[in-house]
Amino acid sequence: MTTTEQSTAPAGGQHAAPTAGRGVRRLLGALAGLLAAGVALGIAELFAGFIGAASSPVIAVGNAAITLTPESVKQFAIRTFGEDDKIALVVGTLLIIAVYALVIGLVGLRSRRLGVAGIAVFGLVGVVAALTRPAGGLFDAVPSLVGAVAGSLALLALLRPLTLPSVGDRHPEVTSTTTPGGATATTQTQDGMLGRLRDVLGSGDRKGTGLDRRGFLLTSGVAVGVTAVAGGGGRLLQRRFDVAGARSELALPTPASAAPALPAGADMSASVEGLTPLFTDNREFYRVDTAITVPQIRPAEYSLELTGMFDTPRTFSLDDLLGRSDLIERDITLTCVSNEVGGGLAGTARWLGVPLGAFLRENGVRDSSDQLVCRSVDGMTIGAPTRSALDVPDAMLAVAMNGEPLPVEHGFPVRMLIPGLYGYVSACKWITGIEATTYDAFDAYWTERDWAAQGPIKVASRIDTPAPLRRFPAGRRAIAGVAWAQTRGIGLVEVQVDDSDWMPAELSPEVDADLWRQWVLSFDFTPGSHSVTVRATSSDGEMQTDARTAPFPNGASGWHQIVVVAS
Ligand SMILES: Nc1nc2c(c(=O)[nH]1)N[C@H]1C(S)=C(S)[C@@H](COP(=O)(O)O)O[C@H]1N2
Ligand SMILES: [Mo]
Repeated sequence: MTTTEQSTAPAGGQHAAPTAGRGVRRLLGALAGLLAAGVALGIAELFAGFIGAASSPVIAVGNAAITLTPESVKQFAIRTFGEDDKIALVVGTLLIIAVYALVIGLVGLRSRRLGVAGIAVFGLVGVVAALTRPAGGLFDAVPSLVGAVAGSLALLALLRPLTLPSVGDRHPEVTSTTTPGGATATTQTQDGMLGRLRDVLGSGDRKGTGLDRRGFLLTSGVAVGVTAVAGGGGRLLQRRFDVAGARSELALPTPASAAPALPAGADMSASVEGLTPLFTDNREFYRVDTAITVPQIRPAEYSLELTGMFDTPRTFSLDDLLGRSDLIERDITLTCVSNEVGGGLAGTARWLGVPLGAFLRENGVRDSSDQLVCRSVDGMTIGAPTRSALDVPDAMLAVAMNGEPLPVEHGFPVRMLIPGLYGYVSACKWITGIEATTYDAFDAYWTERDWAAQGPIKVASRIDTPAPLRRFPAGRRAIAGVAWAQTRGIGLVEVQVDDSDWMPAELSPEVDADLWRQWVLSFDFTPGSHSVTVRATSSDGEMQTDARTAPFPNGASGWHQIVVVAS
């Protein structure tokens, strides 16, 4: 047999290894699949470093998964993982890829062609996910394509040492016998040229098992190195797209109308331990969106395009918006429709922005439009009622949050806010377009997923302290929390302990109807376990309903009730 035959033989591929080597061979085959997938992903990350993080197959596939998963599963994920839902998704995606890769390695042992085909399918999924992204371009296919090619080459290289020509046809001098126990006894006299070379290198297939362990080890090392260097380098390169620097350099204009001064004692959290502060730190502010990688928009490249039912559809730059002479600064509590009773998906900030009603009127938004479809740079569509955008005081295109440019996760450089409406129908982040249209003509992202087209915020109240199931000494202690009914204001908060009468709580001074109010009630707890319930009434007299509903499809309702133990 010739050397040429030897080197070409494995390409066609299949050699029955002696029984003893089979388990090891399978294990290494599966490992080869895993390592090849690592190379594919690493190289893909490297290319995504030049094109943008959203073109990375893991991110693109994760994003596609978010778009395609049913609402119930999404709700489950938000409930289970909270704000770590995106990390959970990426980890989940990687686990699925890992299992798939192990299988590809095993298949590749039997047939190289099928193994490579498996990687091609894997690449194709990445390509499709990247290209079907709403904001995707043709270039976004490159990382998945190049990654798949690199992964295939890696797979072939890794399988090679595992599929050496098997015993009989390689060294006729080698005789091997299989004992009844299945172990292989081999006598070998490697005197061929290649055999001698292998002996010198110490990488010989000494036992004639069809395995070149040392070769596999070397190739694996190279694969791991490529994965780490390409993947790590790619992630570093992807940071070039970060706009953190540009954000910190952005000078904020002064508002024509500043936020009203806070009344004395507006924030009771200083004196009540465990009570939510009146204003939420930007870093503490809840975040809800479908973006795995936060969209990065450079201020210089930003534009907001008005289309549809406007008399004068126009495009605005960020400077156009920042340079206006009618900017307002307002305190507004933002709430998510996915918030459970007692949940934390609500926060308050001081926002600065362009007054939305004036802006829309100026550009001649038509009366016949009842829906504004707000488009974000990542393709999200948020359908807001035109009426509210025009008429709700303090609705704005916000550019700043608590005295800083909008944090990138909260919509830098521009987002919409309409007090009184849940975020999913009003608070479009990274907003780049407003199309004046009708509800008949278009279903926005969440509406398509059966959430209510209209999302007014329900009257709500929450107990912050004591924490549920908390044990504390019997006697007097504060029960406290927050309540909100944006645009209407909170008029009354009542607390019930076990089946006591409803007791009115003390309210923090009203700052603005768009803001939540803190409430506190001092109560003398007798030893034992107690249930504590809270309910709020808006300033215009609507009491929060006690009928429990889940967040889907238009917001949770029901009174927040907890159990605590005094001892
Ligand atoms: N582009 C974009 N804007 C979005 C969303 C989104 O997924 N994408 N989610 C909306 C939802 S459901 C809510 S509750 C608010 C949350 O805003 P925050 O993350 O700044 O708290 O943003 C809204 N704006
Ligand atoms: Mo939301």
